[in-house]
Amino acid sequence: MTSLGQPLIHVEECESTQLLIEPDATEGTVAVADYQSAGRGRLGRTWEAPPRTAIHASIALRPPPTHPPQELTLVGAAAAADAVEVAADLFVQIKWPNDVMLNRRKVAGVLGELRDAMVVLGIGINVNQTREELPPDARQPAGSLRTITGREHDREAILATLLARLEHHYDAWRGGGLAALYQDLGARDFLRGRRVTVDGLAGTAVGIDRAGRLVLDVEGEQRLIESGEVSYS
Ligand code: BT5
Repeated sequence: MTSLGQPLIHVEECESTQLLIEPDATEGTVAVADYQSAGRGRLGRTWEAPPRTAIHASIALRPPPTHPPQELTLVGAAAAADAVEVAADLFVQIKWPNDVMLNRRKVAGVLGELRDAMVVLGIGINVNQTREELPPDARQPAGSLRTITGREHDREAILATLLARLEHHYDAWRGGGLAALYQDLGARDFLRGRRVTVDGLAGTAVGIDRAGRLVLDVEGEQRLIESGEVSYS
């Protein structure tokens, strides 16, 4: 069983926790920060939260060469969804491929970066931000556990759940690939049945398949989307 959080690097401030993971980091190394001055989203975007309001964690994983490393984004999203759900006691969904949604608001995001044989999995969870402290111009409307549940939450406890759930899902994935998470992901699928546009292609989202692709129905024809940006109405 993989043990995550050994070692655990904790800093008050850094540019991005993704940069705290050294190239020779052993699997399970975790870096967390109370504040990121240059937090990263996907595709050169930024990830922002005021000091001590959110969880910023980067986890070093060394997946088997047989497994497509990009699938780890969904593994991370499943773990973040579980951690948010335990804290909020509300049903949490995953918007393919990397958004964690609570009450139609994005409360967490996942970023997978491939570095040789290592994947640095970055997970950000909005915990105690007030409405004013969330990015107003976010691509998806942003929320925090606090704005949605109306109370503050213990970041340490949520981080502990996140790492425990990631350990669980990562081991399941190592054993059986994404098929092992298929039911979980299906149950949490935010896009299923929605009219969506993926990089200009319009259709109805059918679901996430066993390889982690988004199945899109385009005028009766099924298309398999490997990666992309999804907007929905
Ligand atoms: C993500 O990117 O959702 C991946 C976020 C990963 C953040 C973690 S924190 C720990 C680790 N260290 C890092 O430096 N990063 C990782 P993406 O889907 O590209 O979403 C980015 C977009 O979300 C931005 O362009 C904003 O519109 C919006 N955004 C920024 N901060 C946000 C926040 N706190 N909550 C919700 N949306 C946010």
